[in-house]
Amino acid sequence: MAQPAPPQPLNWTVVGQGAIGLLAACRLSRHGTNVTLWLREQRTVNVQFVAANQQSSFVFSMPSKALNAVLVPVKSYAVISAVQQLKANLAADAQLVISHNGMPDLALLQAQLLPSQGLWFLTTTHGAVTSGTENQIRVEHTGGGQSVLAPVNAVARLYARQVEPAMHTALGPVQQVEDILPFLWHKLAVNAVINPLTAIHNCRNGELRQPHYRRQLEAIIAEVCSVATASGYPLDIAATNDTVRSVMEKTAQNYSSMQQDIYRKRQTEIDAISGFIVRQANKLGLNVPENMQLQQQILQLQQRYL
Ligand code: KPL
Repeated sequence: MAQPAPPQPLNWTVVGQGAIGLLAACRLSRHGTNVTLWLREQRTVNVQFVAANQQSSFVFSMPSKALNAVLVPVKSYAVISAVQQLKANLAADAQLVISHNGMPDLALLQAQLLPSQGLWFLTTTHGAVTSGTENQIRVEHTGGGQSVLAPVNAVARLYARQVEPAMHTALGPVQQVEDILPFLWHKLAVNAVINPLTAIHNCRNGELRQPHYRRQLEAIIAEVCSVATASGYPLDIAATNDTVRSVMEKTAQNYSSMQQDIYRKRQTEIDAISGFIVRQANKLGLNVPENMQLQQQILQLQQRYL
């Protein structure tokens, strides 16, 4: 019987120059992995990387051949068009690791790829901030986090031995699991609380530990847990409260991605976070007034500049 061809060595490319993508690119480079950046136009990017008070510098260029391992850490609203743009440049056995906040449409993502191309999803609690100019960027690792990684299709599993260690270097520690969805509901609860509230109050994650936020935090969490549970992904309210508090603690100094988006007048991921919860609640006949209010407040802030 013919043996399947052994997996090819992976050359990693990171899409865009967002904070999490550059954090991953710098950590891979620091480890000796050759990384390229996939950008809209041909150019090189100089990055000054600051982590645990240590600085290092990296220069990233664009890939010159077909892509066989791609980390796509773009915003939820941009992921499908990013994958569509990459498609023509992907090797037939390419591995794609998608990472964003909020709920992905995994079937839609899968439909963009060939059956021979591997699809992964990674969710992370790492925090990073960028500053500087387009070609000269400073990336600061502001909140040490962790990640959960899962293969989304069967062909991805053949590459687990290569993809998992690379993601461990890039955004580890990584827990590899078979089904990402229960973890995405957990992460959704974290983002549903921290992201809109820090954006509305223009504060760091740790600020939300103040007692006057307690009632609202608990109400948001109770709503997310009821929607998750009714969707077939049971979330315990007390355990979810603990998870949210522990992320606020670990990323206390960090500005959430939504706070940064509103501050820098960019589109937010509210539609894939609170928006997803509201849509799912409507389908299930549940009431989620707290999440609905947060969604409205963020949309109003965004409308001022979008
Ligand atoms: O995912 C995050 C984000 O900012 O988007 C958290 C975990 C809240 C870290 O800031």
